[in-house]
Amino acid sequence: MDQQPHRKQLVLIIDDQKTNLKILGDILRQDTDIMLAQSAEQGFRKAEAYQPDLILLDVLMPDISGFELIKKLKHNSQTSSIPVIFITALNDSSHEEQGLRLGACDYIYKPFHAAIVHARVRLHLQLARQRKMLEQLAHIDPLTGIANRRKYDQVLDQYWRSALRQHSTLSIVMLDIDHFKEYNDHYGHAAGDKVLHQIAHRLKDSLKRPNDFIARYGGEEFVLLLPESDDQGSRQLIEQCLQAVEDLQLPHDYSPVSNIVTLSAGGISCQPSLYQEPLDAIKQADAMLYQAKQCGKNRVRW
Ligand code: GH3
Ligand code: MG
Ligand code: MG
Ligand code: MG
Repeated sequence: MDQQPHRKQLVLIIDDQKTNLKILGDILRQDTDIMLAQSAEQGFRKAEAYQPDLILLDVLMPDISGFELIKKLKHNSQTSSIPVIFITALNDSSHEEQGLRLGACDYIYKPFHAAIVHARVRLHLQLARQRKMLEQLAHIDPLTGIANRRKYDQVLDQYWRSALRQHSTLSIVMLDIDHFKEYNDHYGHAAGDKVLHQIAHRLKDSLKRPNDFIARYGGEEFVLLLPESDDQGSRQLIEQCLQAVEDLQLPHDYSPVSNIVTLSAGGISCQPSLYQEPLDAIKQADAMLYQAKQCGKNRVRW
């Protein structure tokens, strides 16, 4: 599994009073990276652009109140999962209830105690880190370390909607290992697992652009999503992917199509429209893969 280095977490502090920003910044600076915003508007822009791990938010501010700002943050898909702690002079239970109901994870009264602010921020940063880790685990296929089917469903939805908005193309490619049952039968399941891992990473390394996406679709099948890639470009990339796997030269003496492990692939380039479901496109790509298998395997059908 790809491990990320343990970076310092980022806290965004939004308060209209410069002195509050300074004091809070000084309390938290030792363990975290700090970003400051002196208005709600500026805070929102920074939250969207920098995706902090936690937001400390004042309520009474001249432009937009903290209560209005949290609604905006929770409505925006980029910022909705960032935990927010209110830190405010509105120190009564009805405002506290309102703040928590709007989605804040905590509510601290001003004047605040430095040690309490520090402890609560630490706690929520720890929870945020654990949540992120769980999210990552939920999206990774444990055998190969690449994205799993669940992540693929999300990314497909995201790419599909983006292609709809931008009237751009999306290529969908299904790849399947040839005669993998025979491989397992003769070399053993553990060796099969190793091959799956090697192929997954060889395919991943063959992708060219940052938004090209690969997932393990299931069993010995992989799926690629290539946004803004036309027929010719995609097809060329897939030929290169198959070649890259061939270059691994993984012996398969029981494959009727070759003496090494090979793949078949089927793909389409489509321009998503409102009249088409992503599932239709997947079925077409699947039909192309079926053709590649029918025509003798170890090839691409487009
Ligand atoms: P084809 O060329 O038509 O694709 O034939 P195939 O043998 O590859 O396909 P089939 O669907 O008959 O068998 C798929 C095989 O993939 C059977 C199954 O044991 C193997 N497989 C699926 N998931 C795993 C896995 O996680 N590890 C291992 N080692 N094998 C797996
Ligand atoms: Mg204020
Ligand atoms: Mg299969
Ligand atoms: Mg197969």
